[in-house]
Amino acid sequence: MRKLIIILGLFFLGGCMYYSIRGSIPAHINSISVAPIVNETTEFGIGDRIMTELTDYLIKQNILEVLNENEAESRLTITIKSLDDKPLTYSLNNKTNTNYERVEEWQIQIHAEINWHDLTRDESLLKTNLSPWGAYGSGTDISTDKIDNDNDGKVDEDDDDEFGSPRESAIRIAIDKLSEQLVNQITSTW
Ligand SMILES: [Ca+2]
Ligand SMILES: [Ca+2]
Repeated sequence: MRKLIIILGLFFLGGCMYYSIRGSIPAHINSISVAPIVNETTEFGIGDRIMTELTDYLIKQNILEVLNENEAESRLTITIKSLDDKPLTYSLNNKTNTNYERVEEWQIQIHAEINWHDLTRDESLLKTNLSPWGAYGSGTDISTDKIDNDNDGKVDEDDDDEFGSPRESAIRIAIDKLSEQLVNQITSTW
């Protein structure tokens, strides 16, 4: 009897864990495919970078099986509408000096249109827009620019994610955030 209770307990626990990882994804959706990313910007190669990063992230998160389009029960379509690369507004400290015009910090922001489609019932599961960003400065490496490049409260050597050449790294950070935000939406929409 005790054995049975333990087995039932494990089964129950397992069920809960599975549920919490899947969040509120509809029960009949067990797999996902990512369609080739549509890149409407002039930023070369960003579609491929997003494809690689997002696929890796989905596999690591293990919420849905990642399959090709012919086999999957759902399909993710992503269009990169634009990529802004612009100076951030100055902080109050900088504004005290009215002659201060040198740009010290830029922000790269990706604007993506997302469509997650149920291929078994031919209906949309999620339609949304995401605009993740990464910041960069004029230094040689974002690990020493005194900027919190991914806005997580940790700066430079205190943050494992802050390394690499400025603009490239800001794009990497924005792509990482895109993957995170997308998976959050997938697991919390329903
Ligand atoms: Ca940081
Ligand atoms: Ca930094």
